[in-house]
Amino acid sequence: MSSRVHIGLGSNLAEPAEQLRSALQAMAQIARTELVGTSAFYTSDSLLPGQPRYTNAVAALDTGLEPLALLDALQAIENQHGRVRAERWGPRTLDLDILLFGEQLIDIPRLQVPHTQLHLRAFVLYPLAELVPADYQLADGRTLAQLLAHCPFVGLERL
Ligand code: PH2
Ligand code: MG
Ligand code: MG
Repeated sequence: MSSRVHIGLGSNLAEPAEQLRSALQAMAQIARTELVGTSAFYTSDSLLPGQPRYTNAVAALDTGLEPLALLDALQAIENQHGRVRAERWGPRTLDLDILLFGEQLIDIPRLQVPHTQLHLRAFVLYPLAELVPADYQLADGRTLAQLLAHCPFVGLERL
């Protein structure tokens, strides 16, 4: 059995768009996993001031892996791209966040799905909306359309 999973990609160091392109190739190589969709790339200011601008995108995967096995694979890709885990929300070469994992609600210390900040982040919601319909219902009952209505397309540039 496989699950449709959505991954948020972000980078604000070392040629961000290249980092994202390379990460998409690496995700396509994950065991029992297929890359089935990619949004456009978007740029925006960092949520924390004083950092370089981010490039973000969302990818859709079909995977037979369990959530923590996929998380392990994504963190390995982050590490291969020179991710240094220094400060929370620090600048990073590559960030890969599990946004949605099929219909699953997950709340364990290592992983919360749907992603806890999803509804606050235009740089996640608008690329996600390229890949799932507006009436898509999250595992907690919210629709994507509701989240978009509360999160204006502000400060985003679609490349
Ligand atoms: N990620 C953060 C902090 N701030 N800002 C933008 N624009 N894009 C991000 O992906 C981002 C951020 C920590 O995960
Ligand atoms: Mg992350
Ligand atoms: Mg993140």
